[in-house]
Amino acid sequence: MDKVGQMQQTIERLTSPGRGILAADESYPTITKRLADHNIESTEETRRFYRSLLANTPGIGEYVSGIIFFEETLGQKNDDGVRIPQACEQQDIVPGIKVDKGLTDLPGSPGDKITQGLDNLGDRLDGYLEQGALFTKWRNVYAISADTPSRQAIEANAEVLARYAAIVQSRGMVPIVEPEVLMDGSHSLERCAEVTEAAQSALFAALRRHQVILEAVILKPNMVLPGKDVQPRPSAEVCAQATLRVLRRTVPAAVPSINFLSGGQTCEEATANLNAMNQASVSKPWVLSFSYSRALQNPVQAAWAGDNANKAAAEQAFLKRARLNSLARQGQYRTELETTD
Ligand code: 5MM
Repeated sequence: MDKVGQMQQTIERLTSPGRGILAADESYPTITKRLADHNIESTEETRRFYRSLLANTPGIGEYVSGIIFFEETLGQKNDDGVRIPQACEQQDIVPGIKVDKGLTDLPGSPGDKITQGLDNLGDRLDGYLEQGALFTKWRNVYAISADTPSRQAIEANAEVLARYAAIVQSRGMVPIVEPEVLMDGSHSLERCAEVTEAAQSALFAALRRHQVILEAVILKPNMVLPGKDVQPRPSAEVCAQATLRVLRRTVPAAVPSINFLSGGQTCEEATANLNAMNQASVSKPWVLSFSYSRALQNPVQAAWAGDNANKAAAEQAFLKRARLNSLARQGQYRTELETTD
């Protein structure tokens, strides 16, 4: 199969009905922090056990089409000695890999960051492909303050994200592009909308400049919300309306799927907001689904608590959250299901 055919096949699998993506690609410092929140130590073995549990939960393939991993996991095996990417394939889950190398300060723009990792990216991709990864992810971040993000930060980050996507497609892999406007702060929903629109406009201009095939890209954006210090929180309908307005202005219809990040929302908020978007009557030419990390994994980590005797409870917690998000991806979620499902 040629590279375009390979990417089309991966897109079809990732966007299949009723399913979404799990982000389990936390770098060492991030997974250490997430597990510490549940008093779990982060070691090579606890990470292996936990991420195998995610990939091997019986029945999870009904709701999860792809899992984004951190590079350590691609080389690890489950308890049956099967490599984790191959274990994913046994449940028709596409294995993916986060390929960015994290953030650094952007000189000239105090308070802004730029994402690193383009050096040797092509060579790294060849190795990830051999290990079974068929898609990739790269995250940019934009913090909102009175002075940030600067125009320089928006343009420089867009350029880097587009270069990443072009390199990934040259290997026949599908790039997820993640321009994350952070929720930290007390900014208004309108300010989040303004920054999200600017970041996505610059991104799609850059993707065109780099001749990225839009039909073989997945966008992973933030939802449009006020800063997390703002109370009361907006309704799901208000979030959906504001988010869809920005997406309709910036994302070409050629893009097959938009898979949101959860960004620090509660599990229930992230599910309800996705559901409201899928219920909205305004026209939406893309699949609207999830690529959550915290909003899928928090209950799993709480149920596991680092004690492997809790494996079955952790699997049940994962199945429940994934099933509710699958319903939201179809506009069929109801809040009552949180307690009755
Ligand atoms: C924004 O973070 C991504 C989505 O997670 P949430 O749904 O929790 O917002 C997530 O994929 C993130 O990129 C990974 O956790 C990797 O983070 P680090 O900081 O370790 O690269």
